[in-house]
Amino acid sequence: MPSSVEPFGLYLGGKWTSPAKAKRFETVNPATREPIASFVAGTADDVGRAVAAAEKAFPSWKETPAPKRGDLLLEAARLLKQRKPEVGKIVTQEMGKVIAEGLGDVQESIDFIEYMAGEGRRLFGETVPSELRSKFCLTVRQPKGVVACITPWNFPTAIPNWKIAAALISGNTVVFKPASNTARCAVEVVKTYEDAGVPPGVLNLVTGSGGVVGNALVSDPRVRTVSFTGGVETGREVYVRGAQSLKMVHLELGGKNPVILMEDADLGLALDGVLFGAFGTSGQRCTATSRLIVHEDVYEEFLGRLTDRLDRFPVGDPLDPKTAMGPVASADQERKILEYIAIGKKEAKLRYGGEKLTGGLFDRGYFIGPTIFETRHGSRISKEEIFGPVLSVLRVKDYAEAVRVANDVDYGLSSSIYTRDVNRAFRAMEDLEAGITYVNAPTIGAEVQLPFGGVKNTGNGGREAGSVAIDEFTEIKTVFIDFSSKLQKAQIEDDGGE
Ligand code: UN1
Repeated sequence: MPSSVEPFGLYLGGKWTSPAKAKRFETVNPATREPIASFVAGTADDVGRAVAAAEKAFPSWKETPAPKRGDLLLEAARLLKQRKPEVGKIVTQEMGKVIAEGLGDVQESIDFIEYMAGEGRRLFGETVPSELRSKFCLTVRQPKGVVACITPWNFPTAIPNWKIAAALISGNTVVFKPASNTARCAVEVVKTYEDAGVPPGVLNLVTGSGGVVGNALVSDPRVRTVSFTGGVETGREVYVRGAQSLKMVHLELGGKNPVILMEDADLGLALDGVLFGAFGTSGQRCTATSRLIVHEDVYEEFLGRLTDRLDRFPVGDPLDPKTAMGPVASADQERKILEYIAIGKKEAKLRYGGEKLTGGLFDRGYFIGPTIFETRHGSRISKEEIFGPVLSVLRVKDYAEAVRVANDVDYGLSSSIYTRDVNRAFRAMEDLEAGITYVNAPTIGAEVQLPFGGVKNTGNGGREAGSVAIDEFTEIKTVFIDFSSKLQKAQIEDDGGE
């Protein structure tokens, strides 16, 4: 049956196009299962055309002075500010996060685009002394060329913008492949740059599956860098595939982020933090609090208070400002999370929730209630990323055990400790194996002007956001200028001769 939803095309070389006979897919609202819009299922040919358009646009974009590129970014940020209410609503309708977070997703985009616009007047290199006289040494940053940005659905505007704004300010041209279930949000991302006046071919959009569009992009030797955020398994495939053409592959992958709750913590503060960290975005953040490691002295009291609060935790329509948690993002997500809940029921003690919600509006969407398991360290639910509203609680006897448990997972993105002891807070800053550590705050809520990324299986060493975001998208060129008018030899002792 032909659908009545709005059809969107690919964005290639500055034009929205729908290839003849293109296959299409639809996105759906996870709170209602109503279709949102339809998109082209891109092919390897479409990727070829997008890369060609990006390649063609590159020389002139590279020559555009970086502060001028910054002006275009600033205009994109300004437009997005105007559109924030509308785009925030699209985020909530297509991805399911509550409206305050949908708007927050857009705000994170605005913040980062503005921040990167300013980078157009920095893009710093270094000047460094030479070991020889009358010789000057410096570094400059140069763009890489065509880069691919492959992004997930959980921050459907913010993560694309983290990548696209950093890539563009650095002088690269981009092919953007968004997660399929949030393609409508991706259209908004692209339109913002289009309306800001970013020239044709500088940013291109190819919607479609990872297996076709993603693989074609990662395999294409003309693409010099791939920036990927997603799951570990896919990340590993992307890394291996990209290695064939020796391209730089930047990976931002999963997390199993702990909050450590010490016996001297402000429990009321921690309660708010754990609820937001574990159940905000229905637990579907890479940074979500998925483990709560609690000192035995406060274990029972804290868990009691936590479950009391959950009795009054509003789950429901994500567009209603009173709702704290909406649906999970898709049928796939729902299935995977329910599988983990079933595993948890076998290996751990279910303390709260543990069910798909039913009745009324819940029957229309993908709703899972906030879930808490009490478990031992080493169980699957305590070590594997679930990416849903499922919190594993672990009891420990002291700080040393808390840190050992916190670190004994394959991931290392975010981490947190609640304590009033300043020495312990600084100790934790050194001890926790993670790219991000919070003190007296939950594991979520990183700000764009600071680096974002993790250790171990969370990535392969790079960082997004902050001023270091441009490292991913620039080549460093080293320049030596010898103004001595004679041949000078580094490392070789002056023999006083010719
Ligand atoms: C993610 O889940 O991949 O720190 C990104 C945070 C957000 C970004 C999360 N600012 O929770």
